[in-house]
Amino acid sequence: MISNLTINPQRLWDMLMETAAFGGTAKGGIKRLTLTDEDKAVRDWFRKECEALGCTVTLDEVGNMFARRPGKRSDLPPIALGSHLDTQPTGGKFDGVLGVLGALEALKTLHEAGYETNAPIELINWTNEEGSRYAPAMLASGVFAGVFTREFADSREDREGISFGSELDRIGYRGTEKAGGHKLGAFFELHIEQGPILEAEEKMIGVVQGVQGMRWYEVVVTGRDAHTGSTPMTMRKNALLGATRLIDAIDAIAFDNLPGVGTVGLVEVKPNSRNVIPGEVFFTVDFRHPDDAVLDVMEAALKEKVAAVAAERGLEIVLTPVWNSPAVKFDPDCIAAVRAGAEKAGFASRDIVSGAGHDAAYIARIAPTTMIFVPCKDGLSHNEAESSTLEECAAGAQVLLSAVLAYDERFAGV
Ligand code: HGY
Ligand code: MN
Ligand code: MN
Repeated sequence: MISNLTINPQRLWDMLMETAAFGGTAKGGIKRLTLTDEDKAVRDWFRKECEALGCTVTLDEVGNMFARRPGKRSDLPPIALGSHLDTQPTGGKFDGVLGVLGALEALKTLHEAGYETNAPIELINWTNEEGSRYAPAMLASGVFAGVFTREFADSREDREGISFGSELDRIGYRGTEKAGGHKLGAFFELHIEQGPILEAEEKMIGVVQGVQGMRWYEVVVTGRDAHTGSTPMTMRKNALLGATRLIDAIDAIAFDNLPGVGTVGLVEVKPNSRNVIPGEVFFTVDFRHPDDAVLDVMEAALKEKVAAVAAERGLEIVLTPVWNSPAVKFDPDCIAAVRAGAEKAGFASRDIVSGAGHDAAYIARIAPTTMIFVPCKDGLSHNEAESSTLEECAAGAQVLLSAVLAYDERFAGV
């Protein structure tokens, strides 16, 4: 029987609004790129909040933060809950942070009630989920899950050439524990859907079944800088034109493989001067699809187009795979706990597969894992106008608490 503990909606909302100040933007969003001073500030706040609940806060070698609340059975691996506190450059108030603060609210509710779980509970803030400053995304949960090495993470550089490792040391959040050095008994991640389905169907809870496959690439197109006035059209090696042909092709490849998606989000043109034919263009590619075999088809189509544009335009084009996160299915027992939590609270729910990537996608490789979605306005995310209501956030946190307690019941009396 799941407990009747209920979270405090206003307290959760106040925490969301309070932490939105760390990197808050004039348009009401958040710019809190990983390992910046703004990230440090919110980490310091988070650590203090957890310690005030009597949790022990530890760090691993890639800055993942773990706040542990003991249970009756210290020999059991913790049931974990959490998400990420880093944001996109024009991020919103809810992506990632709702999962961390929803979990914190659940812990505050347990603490207030003096409720002792069977298994320990661990609240987690994963470093660099967004992958905006340091590619790939979900980098530190990936190290924890054994997908990447610590050395690989440390070596990743942002577009200014500053490394992940140097920034992690600079903000003082590198711990001593080896990433993945301790087991998790399960992992539950609360997150906004970042898509339109729950809102359109008027469902409060998404019972997440898994995450679609995701692949990132980097492309460098090399032509030749030349004068825009005196270089005849037939003699140009225009890198930007080549990139433009590819960017259009990437959109067409996605439309040819729906519900797949294809996006170019970052483009750098050199020398970026209005009267120089661009000699070099760097851009990123983001392909996603629920079926990895279709991602293979999309990738093959891109490679073919790269070769064709290079030949047609006399350009050198290098396509480098940067990230491949296969489609993930979540754990049936964890999913059942979420469904029970939604039913108990009387929230309308529907099964859903995540279009966005999440740390849970990697943690699912090493522990029973699932996610809980709540709606966001117009399905908008990675946008400063991202918004969810107090009721939606509270519903998610309530189901998170209920799901964790339902899952914890399996350890009663063992
Ligand atoms: O890219 C993603 O899906 C996530 O927001 N990092
Ligand atoms: Mn997120
Ligand atoms: Mn995100």
